[in-house]
Amino acid sequence: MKTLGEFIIEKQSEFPHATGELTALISAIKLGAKIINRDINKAGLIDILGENGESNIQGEKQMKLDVFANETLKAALEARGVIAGIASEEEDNLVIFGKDRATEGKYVVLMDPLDGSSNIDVNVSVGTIFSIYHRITKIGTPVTEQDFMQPGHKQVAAGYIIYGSSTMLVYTTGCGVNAFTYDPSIGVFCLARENLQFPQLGTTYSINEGYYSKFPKGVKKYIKYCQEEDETTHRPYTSRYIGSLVSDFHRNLLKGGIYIYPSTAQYPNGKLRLLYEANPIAFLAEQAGGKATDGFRRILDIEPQQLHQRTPYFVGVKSMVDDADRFMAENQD
Ligand code: AHM
Ligand code: MG
Repeated sequence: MKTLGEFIIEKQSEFPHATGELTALISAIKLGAKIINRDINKAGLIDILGENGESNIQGEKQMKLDVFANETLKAALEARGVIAGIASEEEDNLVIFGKDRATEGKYVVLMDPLDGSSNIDVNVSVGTIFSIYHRITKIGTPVTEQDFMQPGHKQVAAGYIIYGSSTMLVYTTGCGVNAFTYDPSIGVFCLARENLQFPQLGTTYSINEGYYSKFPKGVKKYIKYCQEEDETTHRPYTSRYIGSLVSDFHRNLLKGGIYIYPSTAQYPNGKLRLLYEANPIAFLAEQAGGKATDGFRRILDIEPQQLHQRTPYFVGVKSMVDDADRFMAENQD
């Protein structure tokens, strides 16, 4: 049995110049995850379910747990002192940390504290997504928006926590993907899977087909392709959609599948946010031998223009995303 703490220290010693700051940062996320996990588990027992009456900058209703998860992670990250500031789905603007953190902190963190939160009230799995960058402005000067607006290929680490039938933390620092299961009886995350890779062949597709009539032609044709019979490619594929990106991605990573949230007539840029949903999951996907695009371009190459910008999203087993991209290229409206 190996704990997440032990694993991180072991990996850190493989880098001769490591200062332990990234280790401190990941343990802050680990601590936040434990607190969020505790409160999600007793969510039906205390007055924490439901909406809080406010909306976030994207006009979406905030749930009490969204806000709680945001405050928890923010406090855990600020307390470590190595982070200059954060950006979050639940914060309209950047949150720059006080004292000398804004000038001395080496890292910035972008996060979706509680993804899929519309599922919370019905006991369906939700997740936390995080993305970590080195700041690019000089240490000693105040951190700026530029530090947060880096393309995804510059991430130094990314991951998610899935609060499911068990709670798992899955993360990468660019040397493969590792997964840890939380044992609540002893309060530690234990190594469950080292160097996770997508299966070679995928047979699951995940998309909200309720919006079918609003999808671009390429996506409609790809869905039909998934449903056709073909023995060599094991079609028809099976359809699974939880409506919680972390959970859908996690299942597809283990079982082999593709997740799609394309542009729709209502959302021309899709629904998912580039910086704290699409990028971190894309980093994990590539590290696990998969692929992530917006239907045409590699997600990790997109130069961000806005903090809360959205992107169409295709992520999963490489051959499946290749097929979907081909349908997109051949069927431009
Ligand atoms: P959220 O961050 O507000 O929870 O929104 C993101 C979520 C994803 O987890 C999920 O895949 C998608 O929205 C579901 O959207 P829809 O209900 O339109 O299918
Ligand atoms: Mg989200």
